[in-house]
Amino acid sequence: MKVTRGALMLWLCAASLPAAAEGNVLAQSNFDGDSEGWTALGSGGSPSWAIHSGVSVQYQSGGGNPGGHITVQDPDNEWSYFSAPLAFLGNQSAAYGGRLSFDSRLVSAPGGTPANEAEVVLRGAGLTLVREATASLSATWTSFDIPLMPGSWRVDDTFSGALATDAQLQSVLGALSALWINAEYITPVVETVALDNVRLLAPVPEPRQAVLMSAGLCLLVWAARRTRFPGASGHDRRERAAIAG
Ligand SMILES: [Ca+2]
Ligand SMILES: [Ca+2]
Repeated sequence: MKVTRGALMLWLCAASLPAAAEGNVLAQSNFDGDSEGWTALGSGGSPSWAIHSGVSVQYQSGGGNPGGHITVQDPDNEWSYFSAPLAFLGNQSAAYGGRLSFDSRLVSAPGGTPANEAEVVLRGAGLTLVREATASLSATWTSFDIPLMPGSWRVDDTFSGALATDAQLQSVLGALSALWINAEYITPVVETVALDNVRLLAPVPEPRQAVLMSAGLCLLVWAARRTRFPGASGHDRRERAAIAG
């Protein structure tokens, strides 16, 4: 089958649309080979979020969603958290308006009472922002998709803290020094909590933006072709070639 340049250009233009709608992955951990630098810690929780003790991460080569994943076995009555590696930290301003997504499940909890503190803690620029996502964790893999937008993030305290402002969230993301994901759902027993598929995502472009981006690419391709063959359509060029020949 003969593929013309015009058809190729149309295919390139069409192919650019879904790519623009994906949004960029700024950092991710699938735990396919190891714990990818994730650690764990114990914290006193709201409102100081002081770190009280070291907690270890266990790498699990199977049983994830899919493949490998990590777990934390709660060693004490402090709040336990998974703690993100450097790849998720630093200047993550591009994540503003995007999302933090992850999968988690309760592996074991022999008795005890459900208890919850913020599912996610973001620290940076002298601020601690917290966000509640669920009151209890299921024993099956559950996906969390947390918008990095003001409206549900609170300052210092999960339930009574002031809602974080737009400027506060941007400041924290611009100098992110810690990103913690909850590994504590039962009090006071020593439960085990699993984590997989953590992704920090830039905002997905609006459909209108994606169309404009695609249209811009098409225009660039068209302009390049016009520069190479000024004022000529494909039919014109074939006709001129026939006359010249
Ligand atoms: Ca995995
Ligand atoms: Ca516990």
